[in-house]
Amino acid sequence: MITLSRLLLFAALNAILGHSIALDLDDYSKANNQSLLWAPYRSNCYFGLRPRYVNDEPFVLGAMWFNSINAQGLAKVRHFVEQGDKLDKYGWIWYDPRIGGRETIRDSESNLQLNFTFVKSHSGENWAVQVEGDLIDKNKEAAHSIVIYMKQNGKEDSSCYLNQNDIFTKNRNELSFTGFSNELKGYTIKLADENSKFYKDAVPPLSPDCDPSKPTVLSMNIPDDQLWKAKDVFQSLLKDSIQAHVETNPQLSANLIPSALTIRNIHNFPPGNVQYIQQTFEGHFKFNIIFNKKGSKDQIAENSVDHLIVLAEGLVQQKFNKKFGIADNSLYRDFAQETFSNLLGGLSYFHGTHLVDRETAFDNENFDRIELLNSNEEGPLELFSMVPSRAFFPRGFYWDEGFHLLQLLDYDSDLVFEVLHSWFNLIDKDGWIPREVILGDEARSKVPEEFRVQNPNIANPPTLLLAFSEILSRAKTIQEEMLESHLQENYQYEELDSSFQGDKLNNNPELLISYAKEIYPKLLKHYEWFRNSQKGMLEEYMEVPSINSKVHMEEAYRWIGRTFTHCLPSGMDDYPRAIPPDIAELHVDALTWVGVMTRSMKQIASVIDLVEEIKRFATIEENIVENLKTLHWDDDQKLFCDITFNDDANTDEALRKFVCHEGYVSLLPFAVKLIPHTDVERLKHILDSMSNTTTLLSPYGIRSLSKTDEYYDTGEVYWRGPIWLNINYLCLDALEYYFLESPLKKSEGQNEELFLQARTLYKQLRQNIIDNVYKIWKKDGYVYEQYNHKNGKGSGVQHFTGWTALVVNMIGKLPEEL
Ligand code: 6A9
Repeated sequence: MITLSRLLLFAALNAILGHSIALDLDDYSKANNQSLLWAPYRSNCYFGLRPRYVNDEPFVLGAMWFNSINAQGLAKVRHFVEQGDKLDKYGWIWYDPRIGGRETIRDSESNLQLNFTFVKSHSGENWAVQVEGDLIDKNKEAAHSIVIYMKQNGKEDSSCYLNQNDIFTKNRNELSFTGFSNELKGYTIKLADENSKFYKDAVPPLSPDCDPSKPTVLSMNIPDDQLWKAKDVFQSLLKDSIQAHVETNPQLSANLIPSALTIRNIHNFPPGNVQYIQQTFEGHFKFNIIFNKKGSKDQIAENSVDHLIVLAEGLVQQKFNKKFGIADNSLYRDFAQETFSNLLGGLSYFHGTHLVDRETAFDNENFDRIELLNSNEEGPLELFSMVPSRAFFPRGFYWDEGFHLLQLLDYDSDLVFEVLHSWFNLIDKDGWIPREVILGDEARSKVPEEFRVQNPNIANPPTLLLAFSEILSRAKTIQEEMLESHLQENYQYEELDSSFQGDKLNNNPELLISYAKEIYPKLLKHYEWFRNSQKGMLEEYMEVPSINSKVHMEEAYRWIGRTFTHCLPSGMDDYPRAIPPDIAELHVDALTWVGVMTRSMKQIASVIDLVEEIKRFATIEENIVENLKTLHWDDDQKLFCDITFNDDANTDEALRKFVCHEGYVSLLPFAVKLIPHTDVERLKHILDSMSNTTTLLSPYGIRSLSKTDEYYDTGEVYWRGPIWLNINYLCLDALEYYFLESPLKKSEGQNEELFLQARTLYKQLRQNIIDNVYKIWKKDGYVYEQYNHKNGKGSGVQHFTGWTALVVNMIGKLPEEL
């Protein structure tokens, strides 16, 4: 909390000086907007681009590919990221949305090695994508069709359009388009080829308009809400076309296939808002798609794309090295950069309506799954967020996002700010944010129907506030800031200049103060919503003497919406809870998370100097810390546990029944640092629990559930044993906080042994996790949703690009004394 007091000092100074140290929130946002305007924000596509703003006519680009050497290729058009595509590997090897990146794809089924390299001009207004591909097996024939589609809305007579220009003007491998939209104004897009070999059949094409030895363009109209079906549209156009070929030419032979799988306008569509461009290559190919805003000062020249790529890669490497401090010769260097790039590669911009059921209540004693049948479409809303998995979960998840931001904070706090800001904008009139944010048809298409509808009684761990607190604690001190403020204005593209650093927020705490002021009322609403909606029925326990004498009546919580088998709101879906469920049960993790939220609110109130509020939150926080002990600490098992009401009790004391399951839930108060430093006794018990290899500690990390628990390794085996990186990260962080950085460390000699034990655990746990995740990545090429508790193998969703990337932060940070 040292940093917090410095922030306070800054707040005071700021009040005295007025606004003399200026970079106000508006300027700050503008700078962020520029460098974050364009990026592959359609992370659900292997490659999909759009700008980060809302309007009715956003420019959208998507890429698809398939091997058109035989008819089977048509069924294997790649577009959205799908695990079922069984690519050998795909993902970003270096990437920063402000600068650029390279995604590599290895698709042996299509015999294709493919790279998409995305770069921007320094102003962020212009961009280029280089598409480069080659055969994997040179002995197998292939005709690689790359299909790019672009959309720019506009009615024929209106000002927004994207038209194909003078096709083949300079040479026949160049296509160009001009476009206009209200946001972008005029722009041009060029597809230019660098001597790739187009596919040329020995036999003449079926007709001149489907000649694979040339690029083909088809323009047509697709309504906005159907664009996500771009691939289906393409496939059915080809099917129609094949049908037409067959009608005119019944002897269609197999070697005419690349031609027959070339798009053509048999329906005579008039020019529309969508352009499909198909190019079919044999062997190595490489072409650039270049977007230039008209009148822009740093337009991208065709022959400068390669150079720009070299520069961008250099900058991204430089930023990564600077922020994470992983040595170039480290065993983990490439693994870390790739894994982190894939987290960033999930950064997405969503816009659209979502489905909300505001009627269904959860106030009965029925713990079967409640169907949400009263949904309405609400919005449109927008969301700027990362995603847990581009293939399986390409949408916003509330508690995942807090972890994503904790990771990103080490790298680009300005980007963290943008994402946080976007999520906080979702807080509705009642203070609610949905657990899953599924905006628009494109996002919806990836969610089974029964999971689409959200309900405002359902919560999820408030990790976003954890991340916001973290930003506040890290903001630089005023002294440092004054020293540095004049050394910043150096705008040379070759150097990692300030516009790419993402450090503005850290360097300008006053921005945080302004933002904290602005957002405070909304956050307060969110906080109150959480407390009210998840309130537990503590009254039931008033006959329990040990509770009655000590408890703070306001602070007891339960997750609304748990069922017999699952507690999805808690985030740890199948972690065991009381059986049978009871409306009077109280969840220790729910109380803990309210504690986290309260502590963050206290911190925000401190930064903006709301004296009464600081006191109020401090009291609530203290009460929560005490209630954790009074209500949830089981002194027999030495664990924090859920409790439930026991009707069959034979003493008053026994009316409370502890529901103890040693694992992530029992560790949580420790993991989020809610146990006072002075509570050495409990810290010791928790440390023992974490260090115990017969219960929680495995060679791959801390198990979600103790090996000795009756539910261990049963049912779905989701949060009942497997190793999850998010909670392991919190545990490492807490170990550091309590035992490595703690002021207790030096003063209290009698705890020597405890510190030794904690240090040993910290080192071992950290190394176990890094070793295992790295080993599996080496073997499979991916990181996973979780890791098996028995053999360390990756399990759950493959290429889970969300919180598993926290391994990078574990590699990056190692306290000096270790
Ligand atoms: C099911 C499946 C085609 C489950 O990472 C997101 C969440 C976590 O927040 C949560 O803690 N995951 C964890 O227990 C994945 C949840 C997926 C739910 C939607 C639809 C569609 O697959």
